[in-house]
Amino acid sequence: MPFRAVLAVLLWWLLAPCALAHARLIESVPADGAVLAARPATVALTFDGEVEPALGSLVLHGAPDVVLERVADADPRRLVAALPTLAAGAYRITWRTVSRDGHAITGVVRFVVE
Ligand SMILES: [Cu+2]
Repeated sequence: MPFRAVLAVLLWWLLAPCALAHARLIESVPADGAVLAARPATVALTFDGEVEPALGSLVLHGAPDVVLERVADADPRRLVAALPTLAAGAYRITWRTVSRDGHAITGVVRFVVE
């Protein structure tokens, strides 16, 4: 196959499927990098497309790690989970879910409770 054809196929494969339907995180509460005066009771992630809550997880990292219990939410673009009682300190939550196009998406939210 000529080089340009290979390049075209490669570009299509890399860009086309995901550019069309891949859900992206558009808002997180708490926001990544937030410094909070009051401890948050939940973490809520909003995506720009529907995600599959059954195929995802949110993990609060610490000693030990805690898999967060999800809270039902009517909006299929949101993932909401309850947080345990948090003492002052720095926290990191990793999340993963599956976008409706079948792609796994992951991310991290870090915040500080004062
Ligand atoms: Cu995708």
